[in-house]
Amino acid sequence: MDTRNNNDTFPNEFLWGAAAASYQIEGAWNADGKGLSVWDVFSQNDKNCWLGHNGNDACDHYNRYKGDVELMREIGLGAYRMSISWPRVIPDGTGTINKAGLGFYDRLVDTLLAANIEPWVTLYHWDMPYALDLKGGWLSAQSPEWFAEYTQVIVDALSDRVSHWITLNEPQCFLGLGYGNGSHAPGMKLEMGKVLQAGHNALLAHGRATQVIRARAKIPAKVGWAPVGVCYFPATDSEADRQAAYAAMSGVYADSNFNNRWWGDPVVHGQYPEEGLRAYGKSCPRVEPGDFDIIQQPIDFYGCNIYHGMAIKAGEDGRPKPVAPHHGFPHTHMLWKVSPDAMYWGTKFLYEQYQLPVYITENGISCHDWMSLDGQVHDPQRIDYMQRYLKSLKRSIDDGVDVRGYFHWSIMDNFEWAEGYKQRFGLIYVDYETQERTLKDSALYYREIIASNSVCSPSSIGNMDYITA
Ligand code: GCO
Repeated sequence: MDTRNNNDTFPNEFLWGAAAASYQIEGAWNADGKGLSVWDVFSQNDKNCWLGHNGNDACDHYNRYKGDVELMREIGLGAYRMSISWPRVIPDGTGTINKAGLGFYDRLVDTLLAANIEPWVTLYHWDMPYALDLKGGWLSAQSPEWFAEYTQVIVDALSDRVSHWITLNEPQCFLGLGYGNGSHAPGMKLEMGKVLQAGHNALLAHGRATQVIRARAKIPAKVGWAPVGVCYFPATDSEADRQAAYAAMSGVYADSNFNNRWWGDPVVHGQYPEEGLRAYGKSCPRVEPGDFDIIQQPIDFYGCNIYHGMAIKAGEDGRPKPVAPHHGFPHTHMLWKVSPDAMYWGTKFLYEQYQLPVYITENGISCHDWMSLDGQVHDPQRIDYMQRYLKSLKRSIDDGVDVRGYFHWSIMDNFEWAEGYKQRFGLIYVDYETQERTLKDSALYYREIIASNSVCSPSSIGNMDYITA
C-alpha cells in the first residue's frame, strides 16, 4: 500500500533506529588491551570538559551491552547505529590487532542480530588513536592509509554480518572543533588552511575506506557517511526567502568549515565547490592528482545529522540574511532552537544537491531529564520534539525526497563531549552512579511510532496522559 498520501504514516520498509558512539557510551577506556584515543587524553585533562568529566566509565556499555541491546529490542528498533573505537581494536592505530577489543564488537554485532536489530557501523566517530595523533592525526598525509588499514581489519572481522557502513561522522565537527577552535579533542587551534588540509585527508580516508569495503565486504554492502546537515529555512514562504535559504545551505563561508557543500561535493561530485575555493582562497588544501578519484567513490546513501536550523530571509540585495529568533524561542538544553523546519528544508536541499537516498543518521534533543518521584522519567518535551521533527520529515518525503530511515540520537544518555554528562539526549535514562537504565516516556512513545510506522499521538505513557492535538 502506498502510504505517501497518509499524512503521518511513513513509507513501508522505512527504517527506525537509534544511534550512539563508542567513546560516548562504552567506558572501559583502558580495558582488555585498548589503546588511548585522543578523547581519552583530552577528557582526562580536567580543564577540557564540563566539571572535569571524562569518558573513562561513561555508560559502561562495554560490560553492559547485552542489557542495552535487550532494551533496544524492547523499544522495537529496526537498526542500531554503533561506532567502533579504533584504538580498542588497533591500540597503536596501525599494526598489531587487539583481539579482545575486536571480540567485543563481534559479540555486540551477534547480540544485535539475535535481537533482530540491524547493526549499522560507523567507522570513525572521533576515536583517533592517540599514537597516531602524536604522528599528526588527520594532519598527516599518511592518515588515509592508516584509516584504510583499520577499515580492512573491521571489514574482515564483521562484514560477514554487517551490511551498512558509515565511514566518517561529522567531519565539520571533528575538524572544526578538534583542529580549529580546540573545544574538542585533540584541542588544536590551527588556521583554516591546516584545518582544511586535515579535512582533505579525512575526505581521502573516506574514499579509501569505501574502496576497502567494496573490495573486501563478505556480503553486499551499503556505504555512506554522516556529515552535519547544516540547515537553513525560509522565514516566510516567499520565493525570495526560499531562494535565500537555499543559497545559505549551499554557501561556504571564509571563517567557518561548517557548511554542506565543501564536504558533500567532493564525495558526490568529485570536486570542491567553486564558491568554497573562492571563499577559502589561500587556505584551500593542496590537492594531488587523483585525489578526487579516491574521494568520489560511489556511495549508496547520504546520511545527515540534523538537529536545528536558522531562519533566513532575502536581504535588500537578495542575499541570505539570518532572522534572529523571537524572544523566548523554544530551545533545548544545548540552547539549540527547536526548529523542525530544518528537517524538511535540510533533507530537501541535500537530496536535490546529491540525488542519493537520505538517512537521518542523527536527530534528537537534550532535555533536563531526571527521575521523578514515581520512579519514571517523564520527558514530554522530547515527545513533542519528536512529533514535530518527524512530521516535518514526513512532509519532505511527501514532497518526493527519498528518505529511507531515521536514527534517533541517542539510544541512551551519554558523554556529550566537552559538555560531559550535563546533556541528556537519551531515550533511555542512565543513572551514572549505579549505571541503572530506565526507559524514558519517549522510549515508550518511540516504540509506538515504530510499531505504527507513523507519527502517532502518544497514548497514555507510564502514568502520564499525553494529550496531544
Ligand atoms: C555530534 C555527534 C554526536 C553528539 C550529538 C549531540 O553531532 O556532535 O555526532 O556525538 O553527541 O550530535 O550533540
